[in-house]
Order: sequence, then C-alpha cells, then structure tokens
Amino acid sequence: MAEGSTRDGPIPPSLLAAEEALLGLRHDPDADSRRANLALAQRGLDDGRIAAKTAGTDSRAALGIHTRIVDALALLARIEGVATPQRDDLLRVDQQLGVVEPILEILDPELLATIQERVRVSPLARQLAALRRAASGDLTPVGGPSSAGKIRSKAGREARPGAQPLAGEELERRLEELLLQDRFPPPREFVARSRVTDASLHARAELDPDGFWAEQARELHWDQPFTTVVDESNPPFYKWFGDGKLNASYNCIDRHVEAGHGERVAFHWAGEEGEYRAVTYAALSRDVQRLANALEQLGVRKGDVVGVYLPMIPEVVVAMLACARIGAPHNVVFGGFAPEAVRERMRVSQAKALITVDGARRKGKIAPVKAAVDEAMRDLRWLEHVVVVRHTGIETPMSDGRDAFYDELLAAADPDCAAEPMDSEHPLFILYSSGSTAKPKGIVHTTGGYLTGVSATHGYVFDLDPERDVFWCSADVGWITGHSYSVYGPLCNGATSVMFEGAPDYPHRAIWWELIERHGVTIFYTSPTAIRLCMKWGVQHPNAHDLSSLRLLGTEGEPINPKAWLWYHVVVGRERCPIVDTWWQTETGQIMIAPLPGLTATKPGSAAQPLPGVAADVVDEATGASVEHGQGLLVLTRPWPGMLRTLYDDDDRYVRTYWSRFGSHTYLVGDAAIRDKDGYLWIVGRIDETIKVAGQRLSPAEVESAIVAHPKVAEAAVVAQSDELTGQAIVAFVTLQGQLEGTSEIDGEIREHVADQIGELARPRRIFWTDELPRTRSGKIMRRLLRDIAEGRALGQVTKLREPRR
Ligand code: 6R9
Repeated sequence: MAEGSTRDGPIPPSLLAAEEALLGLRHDPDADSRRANLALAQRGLDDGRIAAKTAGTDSRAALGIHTRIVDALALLARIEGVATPQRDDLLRVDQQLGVVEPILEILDPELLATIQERVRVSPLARQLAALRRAASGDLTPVGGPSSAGKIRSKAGREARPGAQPLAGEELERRLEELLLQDRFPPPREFVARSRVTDASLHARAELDPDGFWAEQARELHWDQPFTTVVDESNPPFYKWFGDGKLNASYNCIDRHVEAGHGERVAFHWAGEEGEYRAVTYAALSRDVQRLANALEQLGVRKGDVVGVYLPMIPEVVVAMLACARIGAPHNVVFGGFAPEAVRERMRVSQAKALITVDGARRKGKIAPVKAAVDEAMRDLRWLEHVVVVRHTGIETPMSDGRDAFYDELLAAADPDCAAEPMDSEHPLFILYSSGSTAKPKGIVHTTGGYLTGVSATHGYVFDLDPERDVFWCSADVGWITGHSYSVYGPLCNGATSVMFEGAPDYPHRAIWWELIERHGVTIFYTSPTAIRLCMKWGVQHPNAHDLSSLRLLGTEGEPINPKAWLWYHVVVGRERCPIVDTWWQTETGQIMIAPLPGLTATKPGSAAQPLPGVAADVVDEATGASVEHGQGLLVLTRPWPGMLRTLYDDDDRYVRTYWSRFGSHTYLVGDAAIRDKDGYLWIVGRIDETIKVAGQRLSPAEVESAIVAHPKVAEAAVVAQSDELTGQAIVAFVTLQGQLEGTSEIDGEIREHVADQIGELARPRRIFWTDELPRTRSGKIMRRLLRDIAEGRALGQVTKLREPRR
C-alpha cells in the first residue's frame, strides 16, 4: 500500500511497511535480509498496536488498523504454510514475533468477529457459492457489506466475479481481499475448454519419462525417425533422439504450409509508429528460403556461426530460421546490448556473418545501429559478411565486399531452398548469458531435443490451440524467452502470435492493451517487472480496453510478488484467466516448473510443480539430501530434452558450473527454492552473484569490469539492491584513482560509460563512493555487507568495514 492512510483513518506507515516486509520474506534468499524484514514487520505491528490502543475500539480508524494487523498476521501464517489461518494461528505467529501483548486480546469482540470473518470465510468460498447460485438461476449478489468482489450480476453472462473492470477503492479492496486467498483453482469455464485436464498426466510421465518425451518428439516432423530417446552414456553430455534427423525451419514453416495453413498469420507485427504487417506462414517460407540461399551464396556453411543483432521486426525470425535451414547456428544478441557487447559475443563465437539493421527505432528516435556496429566490429578476424536490413531508411555506411543489403540479397536469391535434414544433436543456436564471471557463457542448444521441449511446453503450459488462439509473448527475441516462446515454440505449433516492435509506453501507456484488443489476444505472457510497471501507470489504461479475448496469462523470468500477481489476475485477467508462473532458464531452454492451467490450483508467487517429464528437487545445501518441506537448493535430477548441451568452446566450464556440486546426474540450477507442505515450489532467488534487472540476467563482474575500464576508476564492486519495480537494481561501490573526489559529474560519466559498454540495462542505478572496498582477511570483497549498505540496513556498521563479519 503506497498511501499512508485510507478512508478508514490514519494508519501508521510502519504498519503498511510491515505488510510489504512480510511479502518480502517470501522471496528473499538472504538470511540477513529476512531478519531485517521480520524486524520491520515486528516494528510495524508494534506501532499498529499502539495506534490501535489510541484509536480505541469502536471507530472506523480502529477497524482499519485492526484489519491491517490481522491481515499481516494472517499473511505471516500463510507464509508458514497455513492455508486458512484461524484465531489460534494468528495468536501463534503473533507470539512468535515476540510481541508482549497479543493483539487479539485487546480487540473489541465485535470487531474481532468482523475481522475474523474476513480471514475465515475465504473469498473463494463466496465465489463458489455465487457461482452455484448463478448456475441455479438465482443471481442475487452474495457477500457481506465488506465484500468488494461481490458478484456483478446485471446479466447472466456476467455472473462471475470481476467481469467488469474494477478501479479505485473497489479495486484496492478486492486486491486486499484476494491477498488472503491461498489458492486459485482453474476457472470452470477455462477447464471446460482446456486441452490438458487429465490429472494423471504427471503420473504417467513419471512412470515412463522417456516414453513421455518420445511421444512429444513424435509431434515433430522427422526426416529420419529416432530409435533412441536419451543417451546417458557420457554424463553430463546427454544426447536426445541421437539417431534422428530433422530440420527446425521445416518444422516451423514448411509442414504448416504443406498442411494447407500457408495463409495463416504467423505474426501480427505492430510497429512503433502504428504500422501493421501480417506475416503469414507462406510469406515466412518465401523469405526464409531466399535468405538461406543468400547466406549460402555468401559462403556460410553448415556449422558456421551467424550473429543476429536486430530489433523486434519480422526479419529477425526470418534470419533465425534461415540459419536453421542451412544448419548455421545463430547467435542472437539482444538489441539493447551495446555494440561493444555484440562485438565480444561475435568474437568469442567466431561468427562468420552478422545480420543487423540500418537503424533501430526507440520511442520515436532512431539509433544508427549499423554505424555503431561498424565501429565495434572493425578488426574481427572471422567476420566476413554483414547483412543489413533496411528498416528505418537512414543513411548507412556500407563496406565493399563485406556488407550487403538484406532486401537486395533476397531479390537476387534463388526462391527454392530445400530444408536439409540435420542430426538431432546438430547445434541450433548459441545464446550468451551472464554467469558469475565477466565472461558470458555461450549456452549451446541443439535441434531435436530443444524443439521437442519448447513445442511440448508451449502446447500444454499455454494450453495452445492454434486454430483459436492468438498468442503474445512480449519478450525480445534476444533472450531465451524470445527464442523459445516468441519464435520456436509458437511456430512449431503453427500458432498465430503478436510481435511488437516497441516499448510498452510508446506511443502511449495503453499500447499493450490496445494491441490485445485489436488482435484478440487470448494468451499473454510477460514479466513481473512489466506487470509492476503497468501497475504503476494505473488501471485506467487496461480498463479502457476490451480484454475479454484473454483466457490465459503467464509470467516468467523472476519471482512475482503476490500483489503484482493479483493485479494481473484482477485487472488484466478480470478474474477469468489462470496465471501460469513459469520457472526456467536460458540453460533449460524450455519451461520446467509451472502450473498446468487446466489442472493446477495456483498460489500467487509460486511456480507450482515440475512439469510432466521433469524431475526437480530441493536439496540441503550442505548434505545434498532432499528437503521435504523448507528451503534448499533447486536441482534437476533427470535430463530433459531442451537442456543445454555444453557451453560454447568450454566443456570444462559446463561441467564445473552445473554438474560438479552433486555429480554429473544432478543439474545445479543456481537458485534457492522453498518446497511447501503441498509440494509447491517457491523460487527464492539466485545463489550466485547473478543479478536480474527487469528479469534480464547480468553478471556483477561484467559491470565491474566495464566500470574499472573508466580511466578515473581504481576499483569497483557491484551488487544488487532490491527494487520495487525491476526486482533488482544495480548498485556500484567505486573507488576513484588517486586523490579524485566523487562528484555528480563523475557519477554521470561512469553510469554513461557502462551503458555505452554493455547497454542501458546495465547502467548502475546508484554509485557509492568509497575509499576502499570492504574485504575479508583473505581479500574477498564483502558483498553481503555492500548489499546491506545498499539496502540501507547497515549504515552504522561502516566502521567495521575491514573486519570479517562472521
Ligand atoms: C527464462 C529466464 C533464469 C533465472 C532463474 C531464476 C529466474 C526465471 C522465474 C525465475 C522466479 C520464475 N527465474 N523464471 N524466478 N520465478 N518464474 O528468465 O531465463 O534469463 O536465463 O534466467 O531467472 O533465478 O535461474 P534466464
């Protein structure tokens, strides 16, 4: 709650903060910060208690305060795994907080009854009762006077909760009410039309995982059928469908065209300035074949790496599929990375060609991409060709013999290019991702397993029906989410998707909702950061649009806080759409842990359970023993088809990073997770130093090395600070050269320098000047202390900087 009072009267700000602190407890891996959050919660509750006493027991103010206190206690009980907290649970957690005077004892009995009613009668029960009444023709609204989420029953078809957009106080109340709801079962309407409703699916896959994956793989077109499923003879170098042959671009395009779906729209593309292009499967097929031929003409051969540095335009899909067609692994670099970062990724992957653009449009401005690329690529030995898509039409320098325009190449190319069958284990792409060192990891994905993993999960996690759905994954193709669920998954499944070139606030803040309405999007998949951004902008934007086409929502990339989850559920999904919180990684290639929307009752903030065919465990950090309930390290205990095969040119690092801690059969994820009493998994966060800003993975070491490259800097350390909007933000501790004093000018210079070197996404939020970085006796930077300082938790401790803390 951002405001310090409600119409019920003044509420101490610390009591409001207590609620946030409690929510924070769910996602924080750090023991110190959990303690700090608990302390905040306790202070808030104490203040609340004093305020409650002052307010007496019979005013509106008192009701507001008491309600908050009970809500906070209920939340705490729920964090502990109590589904529907009762009075005793509240008393117990209250006592556990070390509070001297149990709050419930001072409450007016009548108020207590009202409040307990809130806790006890779950909104869910009310909804069910309402649905039952609606079904039996009795449309009288149910729920007491405090029930903001009462059934709107003007017409029979609207007789379901939240069909109308809510706003203002009504929305606030509804969100608060739902905060107490532990689980969200799939809406009946959704289940009635869902593809996956067979509760035995998990069990069947568990009995015979190989059979399960083989069945999924057979949905693809194989030029040579496979006879083996997973080859585990040389762990952790697993092979999938090893003796099969297939072509990814054939699976994404040709077979749909051959089946008569050539005129189906693959992408409704929306440009920044309102342009629209419908890209059909037939059109994709034409361009992909021509570009594949053109690349071959340029001398690109099977196995050569081709870089792709393009904005969200249809050509990026054509580029990826043309590479796949001829067996040239693509290496896509996110358009937001700076040319220097592109250079590094081209250099280490020894890319032979790069497909890029004249300029990229960014909120009404044009960034001259090609000119910057030329500057960065100047002396790359392996890079022989640069193909330039004319997108903005800006003047573009071209080097003779090296550069060619995409449209000219296509026009001159032979229109037919047969898809060459590739070995199932032929590399499909490399995608660089940040690890805990400054050197990005080249994650290698191969063909048959990856396509199986992404098409299967795209099908059942999103309950996809290509005949009726319009799917929209808002992720940029430069990230794994874009690869798997903007390109390969949807195309393999013959889906129709939306692709949007721009930012969610350009040309205006309702553009996403406008596009959903315009294209009748049925499934929308985005990140928690984007949802929080939309929350900040306000409900007036989504509420101004007809979002009734939506039937399923998804999130990925970072933990979602329950408040954002509920906002997404109520404001965007209008309480009709299940939300799939999908956990996975660049390395896993495919979604691994997620609800099945027609089957799983979801809990806000939890990614639920491993998908069918996936085996995950939470293990004790020290012993490796399985943790039945509680927190531990998340591991994957069985290979899966979409898994990475190695790190490009670095098998050792592959083994060391993922398969050494618990042996070559247990994949170390790098996340901590909690398994609750129902077996639901709650991802807590990374166990390494990796930072996630707006769901995008960054390595502190990468940012540190960019900062240190600035001539005025002597030393730097980078840590994450939690951020309400972006999940985490980058904070840098910098020691300047010699006698230099930190000024706002140098601060600006350094931040700009990082954006130049890596990209906007890495620009530090804040710089702290320090004479010396705190180190342990063995010389390790004390990052935990830096994090505490960044979070404002350890200001008094700076004098102890050079002492090891424990
Ligand atoms: C797809 C993607 C992977 C890391 C992962 C974890 C975090 C991803 C999440 C999530 C909580 C989810 N993560 N999904 N945390 N809930 N649903 O994001 O890949 O960029 O490689 O990041 O992201 O920490 O280990 P990638």
